[in-house]
Parts: sequence; C-alpha cells; structure tokens
Amino acid sequence: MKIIKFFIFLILFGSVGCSNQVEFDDKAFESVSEELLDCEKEIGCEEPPITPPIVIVREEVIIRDSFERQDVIVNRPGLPGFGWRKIVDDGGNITGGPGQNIDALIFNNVEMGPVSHLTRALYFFGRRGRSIHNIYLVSRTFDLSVFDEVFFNFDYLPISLEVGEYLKLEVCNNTADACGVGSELTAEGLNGPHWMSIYDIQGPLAPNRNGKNHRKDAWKTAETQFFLEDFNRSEFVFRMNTRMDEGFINNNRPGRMEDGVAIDFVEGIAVRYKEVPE
Ligand SMILES: [Ca+2]
Ligand SMILES: [Ca+2]
Ligand SMILES: [Ca+2]
Repeated sequence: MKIIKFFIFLILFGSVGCSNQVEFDDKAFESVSEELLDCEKEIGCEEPPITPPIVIVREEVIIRDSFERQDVIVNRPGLPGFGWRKIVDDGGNITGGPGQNIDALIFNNVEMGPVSHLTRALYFFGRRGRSIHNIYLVSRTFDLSVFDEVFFNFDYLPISLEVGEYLKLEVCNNTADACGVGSELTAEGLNGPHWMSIYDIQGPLAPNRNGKNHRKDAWKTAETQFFLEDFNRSEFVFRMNTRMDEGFINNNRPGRMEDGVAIDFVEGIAVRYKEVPE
C-alpha cells in the first residue's frame, strides 16, 4: 500500500503539482532509490515488487475559495455558488446561522491584519464570557462516486487559542442526514461519531496574537490527502469545525481578538486513478 501511495505521489506531482500547494517529496524518492541500489549489492536480497503504473484519468477542483467577497454564503444567481452552510453550536443550542456575537465572517486586511491570499479571509469567533461555542462551516454535498482520492489544502491563522480550543477539517463517513447536515440540521448528527477528523490544529497556540498584530508569514498551510474508499463517495460532505470560548474583545468587531481562527484559500481537488497494465 505504501508503494502504491508512493507511485501516486510520483504521478501526481507531474499533474496536480502546479496547483501551488503540493510539493515533490525528494527525500522519499532518494530513500526508495537507495533501497533499490543497496539491494543490487546484497546477495539474496529481494527487490521491492514493481507496482504497475497508476495514472490520473480525471481531476476536478471541487472547491477553491479565497473569500474575496463580503458574504461567506452566496446564493445569488451569476455568482460562484460555494454552497457553504454556517452552523453554530452555542452551548448545545444549534442554529443554522450566526449565534449571538458568534459567527464566521469575512474581513479584509485593513480591518484585520494581513491575510494569506489576496485581500480577505474568513474569521471564526465566539462570544466574550467563556461559554463554549463550536462554529462550523459545512460544505455542500458532492457526488464523488467516480473519484478515488481528494487532495485538500487550506491556509490558517490561530489567534490566542488555549487548551481545548481548535480548528479541525472533518469529513462525514456516512450519509449527510446521519451527519446532521442533510435536509435538516440535527444536534445528534453534528455531534455524532460519523465525522472523521482529517486535520487537527489544537491550542494552546499563538497566545500573544490578537488578530491584528501578526505578520503575513504567521499564516500556515495545512496540506492533506485521503482516499475516498473510507467515505461515502456519493454524499461527500466536509466541514471546518472550530471551538473556542471567547471571540472579539468586548464583542467589538473588527477589533482585537481574545480567541479566533482565520482561514483562507481553501482548495479541494478530487482525483480518479487508473492502473495501466504492463
Ligand atoms: Ca483571501
Ligand atoms: Ca485566548
Ligand atoms: Ca479561550
């Protein structure tokens, strides 16, 4: 399986590599090459099996969002339909939209500090007063039945997160209904066991950051990839899940923050492979 993944890497970097976030793994290549050379010198060494080449037969950008607009959720005809849903869990009270002083909003780099890509980014924030809030940004449901793997990356900026506060990329491994994000929002589904964590950024992080005092290079990029066989391909849903107990200082936005997470340039690319017989 490792070898198959390695060959997938090799082929992908010829194809998806130009999409700016994925890099060729020189070290992995060198280590496999050395293994083969060492084996040639040894008597009785079994060479690693040669795997048939795997090629990409289709790739599709399922999401690419730099939040260069005013509203996160855009439902007007003629504008790109990102299909996001915003859900707030305010101490167990789940709403399909902003809570009281709890939200995920787009701000620009004049209102807040530098963003990662172009001039705007998305900021998640809770409410002052140390109550617990989860803020979810949920994708629309995609039919990825014909794809094998997803490459996913996003830029993020944690702002003074304490222990127990986080940003996670999660994928539903059941139906959208079972995950609480079908036609109806359900607390059982949203908090249930069907969400799998793909990327997990946990506090404590950046204790002295306040959302305005960082440099552009404080932004980090999360890169991940996962095979779709582990998920429900025909109802593929992912979400950004953030948790924190504070937000803007005195709920005054866009002021300085006590807790927050910003994201920018979210990109997902679905890929279909085909093994080529020798
Ligand atoms: Ca942006
Ligand atoms: Ca804090
Ligand atoms: Ca906090």
